[in-house]
Amino acid sequence: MNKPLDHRTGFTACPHDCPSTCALEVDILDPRTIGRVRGAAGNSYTAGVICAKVARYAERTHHPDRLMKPLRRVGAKGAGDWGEISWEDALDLVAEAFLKAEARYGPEAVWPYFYAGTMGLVQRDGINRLRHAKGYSNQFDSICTNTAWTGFVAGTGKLMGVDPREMAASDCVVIWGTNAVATQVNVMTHAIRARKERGARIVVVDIYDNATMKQADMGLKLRPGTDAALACALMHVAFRDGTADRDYLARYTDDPAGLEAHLQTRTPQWAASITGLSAEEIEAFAGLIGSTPRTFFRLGYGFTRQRNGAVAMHAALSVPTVFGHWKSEGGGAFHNNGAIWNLDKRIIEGHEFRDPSVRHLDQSKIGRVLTGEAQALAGGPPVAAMIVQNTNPMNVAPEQRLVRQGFAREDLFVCVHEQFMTDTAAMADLVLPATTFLEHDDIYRGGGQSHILFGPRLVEAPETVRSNHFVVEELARRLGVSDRPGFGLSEREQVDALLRISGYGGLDRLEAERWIDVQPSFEEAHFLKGFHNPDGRFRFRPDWKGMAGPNRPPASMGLLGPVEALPQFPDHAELNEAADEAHPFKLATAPARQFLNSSFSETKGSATREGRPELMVHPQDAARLSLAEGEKVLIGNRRGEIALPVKITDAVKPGVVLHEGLWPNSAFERGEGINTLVGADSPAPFGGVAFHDVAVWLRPAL
Ligand SMILES: Nc1nc2c(c(=O)[nH]1)N[C@H]1C(S)=C(S)[C@@H](COP(=O)(O)OP(=O)(O)OC[C@H]3O[C@@H](n4cnc5c(=O)[nH]c(N)nc54)[C@H](O)[C@@H]3O)O[C@H]1N2
Ligand SMILES: Nc1nc2c(c(=O)[nH]1)N[C@H]1C(S)=C(S)[C@@H](COP(=O)(O)OP(=O)(O)OC[C@H]3O[C@@H](n4cnc5c(=O)[nH]c(N)nc54)[C@H](O)[C@@H]3O)O[C@H]1N2
Ligand code: SF4
Ligand SMILES: [Mo]
Repeated sequence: MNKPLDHRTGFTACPHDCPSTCALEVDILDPRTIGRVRGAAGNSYTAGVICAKVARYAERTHHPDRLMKPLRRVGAKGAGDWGEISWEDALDLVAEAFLKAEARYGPEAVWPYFYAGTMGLVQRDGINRLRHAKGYSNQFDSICTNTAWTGFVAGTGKLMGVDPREMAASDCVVIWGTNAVATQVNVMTHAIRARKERGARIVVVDIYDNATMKQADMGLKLRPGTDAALACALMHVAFRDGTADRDYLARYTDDPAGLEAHLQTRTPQWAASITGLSAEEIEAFAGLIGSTPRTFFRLGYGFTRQRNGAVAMHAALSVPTVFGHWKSEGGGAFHNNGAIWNLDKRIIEGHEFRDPSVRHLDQSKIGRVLTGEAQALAGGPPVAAMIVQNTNPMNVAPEQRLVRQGFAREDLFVCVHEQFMTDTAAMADLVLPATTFLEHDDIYRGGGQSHILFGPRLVEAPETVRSNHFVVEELARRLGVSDRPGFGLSEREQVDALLRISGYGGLDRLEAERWIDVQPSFEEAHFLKGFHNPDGRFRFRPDWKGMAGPNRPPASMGLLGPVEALPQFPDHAELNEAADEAHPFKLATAPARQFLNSSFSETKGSATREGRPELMVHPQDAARLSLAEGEKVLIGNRRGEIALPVKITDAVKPGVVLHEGLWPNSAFERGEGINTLVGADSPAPFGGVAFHDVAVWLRPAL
């Protein structure tokens, strides 16, 4: 780790969809080959620590299965028969298909589809420049952040919070609904430093004994979808015992008296019956945070992937507000820094061509869109042609049977630009090979911290592999829009322009400094000058219908999900897929440590460490169903059924089953993956996906 830097060490940033966005140092063995990847010790957030899967990146970028040549389908869709085709011919083919779809139905019949396989702003978001220049259908992004960000902004009015490095000054770190050891290891770096240096206590709130709970001083294992009940009881105790900070509440919040009255009946006993925790556990947690001003709440995404997830986030966020933790150094809450960057993407994304009348299609409802559901199509034409970059919807999107049916349509043209032959690429008409972050230039910023970083091309790309930027530019040329402003720049010129119009100087500065830290001041990050609502106050009574926020759907889509059912104050909201007689179990589908969404399953280093796809089942449930360890069980609901070997463990609660993924669909018995079981109906108010809120039945497989 302390290896001296020399010309053979490259500096870059991790491009993957992870809140940490680590600053990396890469051993460059020759102009085409990398060696070991390390975390930059000099970056105050990365602090020299990265996850094992990215440390082994040579295995992924130099993988023998990397896509190397453009491939054209020669057999039936999904049959795996390919012929090689030149880049020129491949790009001509895409352009022809797009023009044909446009001629038949209008430009909205083309749907460029992308997500955050790379978080680089040029390579990820440049596809929107082409979209807007051509008037193609918009994508409403909803698969990841909608319930979480909405619940946070419902309280604070702005998506930012206490500097995560401040955990070093905390006496208690509450890691709520995120498996940080697996999904953002740097949270643990800072939390454990606080424990070592100040004896800080680490509390983990989750639904199973995951790797993070194993590190906890206090682990609270509750029933899925019941976090708001726990939050209400904590706040009830605060008012009951006088540990609520009444001066703070009077100065900084909208309706503390209303909240206190509402919480009268939300006792620890009440919450115990909902959460499955004991009243003593809840009292102990309330006592700890009530006597610890420097309590830091690190609120994750996991507990918001429930139909009541926005309410859960807002309720958990209300806890440090009632106790006044925000006032103290090392106290308050953090979820994501989405609102601090002020990076102006108008050139990258071609904002000036944006036509507000063009429809938005919900990313998460891709199954319904491609199978022609009128509502999902917003009353417009069918989708007849797509280009997919940086995402693998055949694997990661809910209602997988519909997604497959859609991609199997003979009258749909699909081009997938990928690094590997993913489940989605396998269904395409045309597959284009993509560069990895080591082979192209881009700029990155981390949602879980505060640095803007440059990631230069460190090694030569294989000759026949091209970046997303190249493909967008070449298609623009063939589709007649390349003379419009914003096209024709190199990746480095895009980064330079972005930095200049955003007021950060140019690329020269960023390259020289390696990263720019845009962490807001202590006062701003702790909301000491007030919250970002019109009255400057934290809202215990969110304006769910009227609030703004980064995930609000455009007016033409209306609000999404059962908005009327959202409670006025933080409360347990019965909005989730209820376990019933026909579906007695609740399934959650949490990320595996060695994978990153659908990525890394192709590497041996990750796949062998994860073993095989499994379903965790509590010993009591296994006994009741006469299931033996390793035996296959069928798991199903009205969306479909899949089979998995059982892992009997009391890491899960009775009645709860858990699958760690995302494994490729081909790792399952019939080639149908875990998202066969997950619904695409929208959680209120701004949509999203309830990946961990799935009611299922279990049956021994015959
Ligand atoms: N190794 C690895 N790292 C990743 C990813 C990955 O797939 N693998 N994915 C990346 C991406 S895209 C994202 S968005 C982030 C997400 O990272 P996180 O914020 O950690 O979110 P999830 O991974 O969805 O959350 C998983 C945790 O939520 C818990 N959970 C589920 N339901 C509930 C509930 O009702 N209450 C509570 N308290 N807990 C619940 C699960 O048991 C699990 O421990 O991670 C990123 N990092
Ligand atoms: N069951 C279940 N499903 C889930 C989740 C869950 O917790 N449970 N999590 C959900 C969440 S939070 C998210 S964010 C989504 C993420 O789902 P995806 O966006 O599909 O996930 P990734 O695996 O991060 O990225 C997809 C692909 O991008 C490719 N890629 C990377 N870099 C580049 C590049 O520069 N160019 C091109 N062309 N391709 C590139 C990778 O090879 C990879 O195959 O999954 C969701 N699905
Ligand atoms: S995946 Fe996350 S933890 Fe791993 S190197 Fe990338 S940013 Fe860091
Ligand atoms: Mo995500």
